[in-house]
Amino acid sequence: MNGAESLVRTLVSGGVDVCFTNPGTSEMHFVAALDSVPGMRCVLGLFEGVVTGAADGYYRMKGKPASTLLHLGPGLANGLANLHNARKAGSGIVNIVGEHATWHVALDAPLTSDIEGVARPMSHWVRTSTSARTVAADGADAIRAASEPPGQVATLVLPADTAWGEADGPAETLPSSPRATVSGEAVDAAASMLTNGRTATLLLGGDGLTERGLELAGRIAAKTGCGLLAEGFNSRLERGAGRVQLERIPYVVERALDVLSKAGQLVLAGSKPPVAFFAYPDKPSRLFADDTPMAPLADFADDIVGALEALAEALGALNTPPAHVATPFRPAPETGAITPASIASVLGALLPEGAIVVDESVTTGRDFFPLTAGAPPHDWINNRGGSIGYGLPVATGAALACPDRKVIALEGDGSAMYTVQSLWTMARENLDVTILVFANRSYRILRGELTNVGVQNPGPRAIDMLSLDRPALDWVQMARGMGVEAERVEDAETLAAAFEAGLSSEGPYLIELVM
Ligand SMILES: Cc1ncc(C[n+]2csc(CCOP(=O)(O)OP(=O)(O)O)c2C)c(N)n1
Repeated sequence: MNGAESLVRTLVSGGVDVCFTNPGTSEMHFVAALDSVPGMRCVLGLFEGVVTGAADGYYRMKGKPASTLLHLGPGLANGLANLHNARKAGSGIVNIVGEHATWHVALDAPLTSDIEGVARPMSHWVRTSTSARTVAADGADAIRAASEPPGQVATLVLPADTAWGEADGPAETLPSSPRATVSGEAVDAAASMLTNGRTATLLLGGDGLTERGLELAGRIAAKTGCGLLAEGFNSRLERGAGRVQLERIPYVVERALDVLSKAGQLVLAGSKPPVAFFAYPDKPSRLFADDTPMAPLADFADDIVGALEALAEALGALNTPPAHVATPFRPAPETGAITPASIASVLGALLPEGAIVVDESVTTGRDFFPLTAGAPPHDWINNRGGSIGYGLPVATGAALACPDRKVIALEGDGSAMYTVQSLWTMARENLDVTILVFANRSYRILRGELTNVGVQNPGPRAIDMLSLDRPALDWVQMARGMGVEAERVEDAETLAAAFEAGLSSEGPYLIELVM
């Protein structure tokens, strides 16, 4: 067996049985090994940002790493932005990056580059294999690193001769560390903050936003009267009728300040002290007053649910019926113009049970939460890293991870263009994704940001850099060109019918909403 086969066997036996790839010459032995080793599902992406983002989406829904196979430094570099997003989301990924044969690297051939240097800023773990006989053990170490809580990005560089050289066989993957249990002092400090008679809020992030974490938070809120709040951008939030509902910290600084000014003391459960996305000349970067008391209960990588359980127990709240449980509620779908409000009503009316909503709606979706809170239980996924172009790839990976669930991608047109090639992978794999593209034909958020940074009267050239209407993007033709069924809608009635059509189709379906 060669090194590549020993690696693929190691991956499959270590539970990494999906590989998103865009390969080249240096990865050919790995590609060939895919046929000699059963059990690896391989998915081709036509741009590396699709590949890495799909691995992120897969992890968010499956809770275990997928692998990627990327072509040397440039292939990895094309995938970096979505590795950045995955890293911030705490998604475990095993990147396999091909490299020239050891003796070829020194010759400075066209594709030679410092691959480890490219990998390091977006990876928690980086290694280059030095021989075919160590590739399997390196792969096992990579899986273990990727599985460390909360989920990490591990990058293994695979020189071509280590792939084609003789190997000894696959290696066994050792278990990763469990999430750390928080200390009794942290629990006690949080409990006394919540019972000291002053206003307090439990600020939740990470695994605190699972159904179980939220249920515990709801019991704590019922017992102590504290408020509940989620971070603004979350890896995965389990919500809908019957689950404990909560608001997220808004993106717009003034709105965030308003929410947090009423929050009082903060107990941090899987969250950080809240800060603004950007600095602005006349706005604060920290979204809380300097003298806000904080009790850090659990970090993002800790056993957050266990911490909430311990806190609930300390407060005698384990059997208290939870507060803030969302009652089933379906709004009537609005008619007339397509606006953020009418879109929210259609989503709330039709969101199916078990839906996975991948939200890259940017300005359009800022107020989608109230009207969807009572829809049947579903997951809501955000971009934690702020690098746009995450949505369609993450939807691809989520659909692959959960073939029995409906995935709904909410996409700003500007964001969707970054990784539009995802549509082809969705068509090829027949993934059940309904995509709503909000065609406002602009980088609308940046119009507001111009004002926020203090530009008073932006000129036509500045405005032109934020406009996508010259020419207008034709989403229906783009989707069809990649094998995805699509239609354009210009009013809310047609939107509701199109959304129903998308949900009832088994494969991908794109709806362009002209706004
Ligand atoms: C990789 C990357 N490049 C650029 C940006 C800056 N950026 C943030 S939002 C945005 C435009 C989003 O436009 P769209 O998706 O159409 O949503 P809208 O603002 O119109 O609601 C841009 C360019 C970014 N966040 N990430």
